[in-house]
Amino acid sequence: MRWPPIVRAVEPPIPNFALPKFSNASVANNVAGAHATLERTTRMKTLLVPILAGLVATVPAALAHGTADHAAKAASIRKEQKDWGIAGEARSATRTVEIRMVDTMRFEPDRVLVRQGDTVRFAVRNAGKVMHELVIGTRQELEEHAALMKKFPNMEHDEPYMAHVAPGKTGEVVWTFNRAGEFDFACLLPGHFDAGMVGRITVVAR
Ligand SMILES: [Cu+2]
Repeated sequence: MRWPPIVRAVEPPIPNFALPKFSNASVANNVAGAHATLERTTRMKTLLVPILAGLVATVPAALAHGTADHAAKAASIRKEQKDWGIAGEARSATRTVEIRMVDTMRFEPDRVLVRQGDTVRFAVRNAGKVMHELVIGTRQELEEHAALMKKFPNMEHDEPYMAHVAPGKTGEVVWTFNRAGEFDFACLLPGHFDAGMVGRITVVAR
């Protein structure tokens, strides 16, 4: 973001797809279905915060902070710590795991064992004839997300822990598993998750 930010008197309407991510997970999760996001000028904040306040019970303090703070967050916005880890850098990947997605609603393999601290590059190949995706998360997070996808089948979503892969194509997720535990990866496209398109990632503590 430029400093100082350019504050325009009149903001053009902002299409959904053009909005970058909220850094705050609770808002991203709560603002219905849209993975709604914003990262615009100060003026935009003043316009949107009251709107969001109506949608979400509490507006996180981060939103009320100054623009400098906001700009700093923008740089790290895709590095948000999740229960299942944090976005990784491809160049620091310690291993590559190849996963195939097939139209029988399966991942091959559907078990991945990693050590805490590993940065894994998932090379995800869609060997089917329909769209698939790989989304990493806790079981609870994925179930909630899948329910949301059913409600809003056309919802736009993109996060560093997911890859949407067209038939015949390959996608990539680079993720650092800095927390030990049992996590899942799933295809959350409506019907796919219910059909069992889920795999398991075990992160062994160091
Ligand atoms: Cu799928």
